[in-house]
Amino acid sequence: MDTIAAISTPLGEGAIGIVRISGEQALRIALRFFTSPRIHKEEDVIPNDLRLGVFSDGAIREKCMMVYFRAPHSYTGEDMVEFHVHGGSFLVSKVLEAVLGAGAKMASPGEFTKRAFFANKLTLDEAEGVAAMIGAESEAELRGAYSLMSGRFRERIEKLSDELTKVLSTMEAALDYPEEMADEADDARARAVSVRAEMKKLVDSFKEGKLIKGGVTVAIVGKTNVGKSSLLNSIVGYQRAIVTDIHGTTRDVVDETIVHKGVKLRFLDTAGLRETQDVVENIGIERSLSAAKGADVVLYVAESNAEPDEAEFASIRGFSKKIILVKNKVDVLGVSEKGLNVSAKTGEGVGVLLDEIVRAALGDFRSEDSLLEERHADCLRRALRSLDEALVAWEDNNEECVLVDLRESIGAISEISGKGATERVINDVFSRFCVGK
Ligand SMILES: Nc1nc2c(ncn2[C@@H]2O[C@H](COP(=O)(O)OP(=O)(O)OP(=O)(O)O)[C@@H](O)[C@H]2O)c(=O)[nH]1
Ligand SMILES: [Mg+2]
Repeated sequence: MDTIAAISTPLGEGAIGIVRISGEQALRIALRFFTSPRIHKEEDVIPNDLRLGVFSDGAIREKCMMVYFRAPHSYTGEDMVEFHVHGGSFLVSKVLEAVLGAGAKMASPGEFTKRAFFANKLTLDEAEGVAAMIGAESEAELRGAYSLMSGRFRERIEKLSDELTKVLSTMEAALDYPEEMADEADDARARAVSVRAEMKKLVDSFKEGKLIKGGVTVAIVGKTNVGKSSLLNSIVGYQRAIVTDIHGTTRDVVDETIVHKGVKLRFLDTAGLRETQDVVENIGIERSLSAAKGADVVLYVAESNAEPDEAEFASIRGFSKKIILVKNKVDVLGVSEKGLNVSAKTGEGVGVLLDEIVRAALGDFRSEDSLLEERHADCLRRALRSLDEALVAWEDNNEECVLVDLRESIGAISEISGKGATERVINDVFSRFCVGK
């Protein structure tokens, strides 16, 4: 296999920049450029030892650190070298250029991790966990990603497939010795039913898992001048949207994302709802309604001394299951019996509102125990479908079909860790990585 190299730190200026090399030629290539008082030949290099020296290719000279990881004790399982140089983008790219000039190939996105996967250093779901750690934008995402990367999620999945494998072998035996195995077969069926329940729970958790990765979309709607834009500004902590006392100030949808209690919340401030002849404002109002339709949670804002417009409230309720009635301007209009009281002006009640949004969207969801990846959801949905088919075949006493469906179900589960996953799936996973990882 080729020896590959890439810059593994972000491009731009930074304190350090890292160039990584992996493959049989890694150390030979590195020592063409790196000198250090106690290193004269390859044997002098101590693995896992960060060493100060000079990188020189004739054109540039740079004081830097080098570390060598000897196969198989490295991230990729191959010989690896890292140069930790000063983080100027020109300097780092010059170091890479020298290494490529000495025979290394430029690594493609995710190629280091892909090699680690093929060296059985990690499973496909753990690799996805690595990508998810890098891409995480909230604590909930990080927790879910860590559960993947550390193999905790896989343990749970493996339990399901181990259990189904036991069911399968019992049923195989039962096919040959139906009378002797009658009790075991009944017991196996009960076990399959409980695996099904667990699988269904996981599949269902993807609904919330998607919200953790993509963020919870929250539309702020209501009549004009009730303080929707003021509420957005208060939530995000700066004057994101224009606020005036003129009715119909907001025309377009204004969006901004924050993280609250570790969850990404994307707020959409919208045009106030009212009857108007203004063409532009009417387009804005249409957008408000479609924002509300597409949102995970809708905040229906009214002034605290006013009743919400029943017809409007009911029509929004018609297309949104999660709607929170927010009563604004309590600082001047007093508190209301109905709805969640806030003051966008003083910030009173806004923290409680944010908690309520997270609760409405996610309940007591725990990202570390749930499905976060579309690919895993797809595998488990197929596994569940096959298991359901097996249970139907069981009812019909069609043992042959039970075995076929059980095998299909187990096969679909094992694709999660990469066993039995097609090359296309594997390439697709790694193509979503950044270069250098
Ligand atoms: N006292 C007080 N005034 C508020 C509060 N929230 C908003 N206002 C005032 O109410 C007026 C309207 O605020 P906006 O935030 O522009 O209202 P809006 O709902 O976005 O209005 P449109 O964009 O026209 O639909 C402004 O004068 C705000 O200063 C509040 O909590 N207390
Ligand atoms: Mg507004």
